[in-house]
Amino acid sequence: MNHEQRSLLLHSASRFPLPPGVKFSYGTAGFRADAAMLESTVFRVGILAALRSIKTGSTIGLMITASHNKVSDNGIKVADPSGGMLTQGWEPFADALANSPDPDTLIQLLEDFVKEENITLDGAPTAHVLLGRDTRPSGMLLVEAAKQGITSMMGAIFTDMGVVTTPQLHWMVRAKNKGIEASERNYFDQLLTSFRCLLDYIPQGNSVSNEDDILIVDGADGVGGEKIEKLKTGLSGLRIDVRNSGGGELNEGVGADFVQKEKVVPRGFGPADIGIRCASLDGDADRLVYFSILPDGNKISLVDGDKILSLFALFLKEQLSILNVAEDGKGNNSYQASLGVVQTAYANGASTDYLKQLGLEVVFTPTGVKYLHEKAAEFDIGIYFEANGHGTVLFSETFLSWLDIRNHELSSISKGSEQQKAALRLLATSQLINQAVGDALSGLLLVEAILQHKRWSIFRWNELYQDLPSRQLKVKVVDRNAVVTANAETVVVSPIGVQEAIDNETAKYPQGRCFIRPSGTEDVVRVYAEALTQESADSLAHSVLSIVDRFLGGSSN
Ligand code: G16
Repeated sequence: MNHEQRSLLLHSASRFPLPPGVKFSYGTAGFRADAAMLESTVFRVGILAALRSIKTGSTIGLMITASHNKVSDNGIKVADPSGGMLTQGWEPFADALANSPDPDTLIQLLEDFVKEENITLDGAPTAHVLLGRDTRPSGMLLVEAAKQGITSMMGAIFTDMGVVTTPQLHWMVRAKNKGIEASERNYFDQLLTSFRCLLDYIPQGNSVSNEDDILIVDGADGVGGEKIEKLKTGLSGLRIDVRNSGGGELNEGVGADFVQKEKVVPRGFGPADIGIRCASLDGDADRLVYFSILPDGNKISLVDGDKILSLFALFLKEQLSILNVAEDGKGNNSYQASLGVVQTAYANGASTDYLKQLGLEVVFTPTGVKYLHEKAAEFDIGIYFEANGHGTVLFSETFLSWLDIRNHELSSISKGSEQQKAALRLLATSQLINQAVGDALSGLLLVEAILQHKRWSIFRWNELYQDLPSRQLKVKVVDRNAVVTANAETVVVSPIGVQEAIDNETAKYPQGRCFIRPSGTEDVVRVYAEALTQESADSLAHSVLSIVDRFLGGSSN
């Protein structure tokens, strides 16, 4: 590091001191904390992003968001060149950087890391970072801190994309690195064109008139509602009514996290909406769940991420089997594409049974899109979803190239055949569904296209299988990191004795299943329980909460 670079860093780092008495950690989805404590962290992640850009020779993304957390929190996520999450190999460096006590230690850390990673700073390509933020009021100040961090690496530049959804920012990073225009307009165009294409290839007789069919979307009073309003202006074939698109408090009694965990009607919805198909996004629009309001006007019937996954799996499997019956009827010219699904321990047991009955390979990973995404990328078509509604479908480049060629062949030998339509539907799906990260907007359009394709109501969709009753609770403990888990978070290995106590309790309930894990986005330990009846699931969850309390000292909230 030359003298000029050093003094630039010293000068800017001294303006962002580490708040006393806090320890930051790059959790499930980046750094998250009370917004008032985050300026130094965001500044430092700005430096990290510039370095990552130099190292990879590509554009990197920084998103200022705390997604489903309360409005007073904020956070920062890094998007790698592919648009996916920051490579896990850099997370320890991110932790060390965020916690380095003073500018001199910070510079020493940077120098060591640059050497270790063989990053040449002199004559390096220009670092470029795309910046985005959600609607949190603290976002503006934090974006400024990120800009200071980026530009404290000499020559590094940024483009501020303003208020965007997290998946839009990830999509833009991916687009930019593929030489595609990284703009919101282009993102919307791609979604609208591919959605239209899926509607155009709906089997004859299945096209429905949407006159009376409306979808109501809960925007969580975050960025998603505002973006759907914009998307709607170019949308045909679907009527959407948006609620909670910014007037109320972010994520408070609204949004995908609230709806999925509490299973009650979000603010702004009521008895007049009974029987209507509804969807909820979270604060930065990377999660999506559906629901319908039950006749009592307060409770809901939830259609969660597992059911979205199941709907996608069913549709994609069908298209693959149509495609693989070649013109000779024997399957020549077929490509045995691997289709797999990825879930976490939160997946409802009934969904896993259903997916296995479909003949699909089901793989489990720990919570966190970064883990699921990596696993899903091992398939030609990999579908991943967390029960909380975070997920997407990944298509391998090899499969897409084959599909493209096959589509051209089919258009000359059997234009307009069922097989060609299946190829076109798969190609359109790969364009519609975000290839970088879970995206509520693109997920919603794919759900809607498939429901129209199958001529299904939300009720028919919900009947794919019946969820086992479940309950999720959270508890604040003295140190959540004292909980260490294994086997995709299904077993507690430390503190000793906790797992045995959980097992003893679970054994009392028919079809009981329960696990605990430390959250990576909130200062809590989460408890998940499943059982044959709602009463049993509630009782199991509360008993295990007491176990957590006994071993770790806590108070539920
Ligand atoms: C983030 C992650 C998700 C994870 C969720 C909750 O979502 O991207 O993969 O499921 O946090 O994580 P935890 O249980 O560790 O708090 P979001 O929508 O908040 O960014």
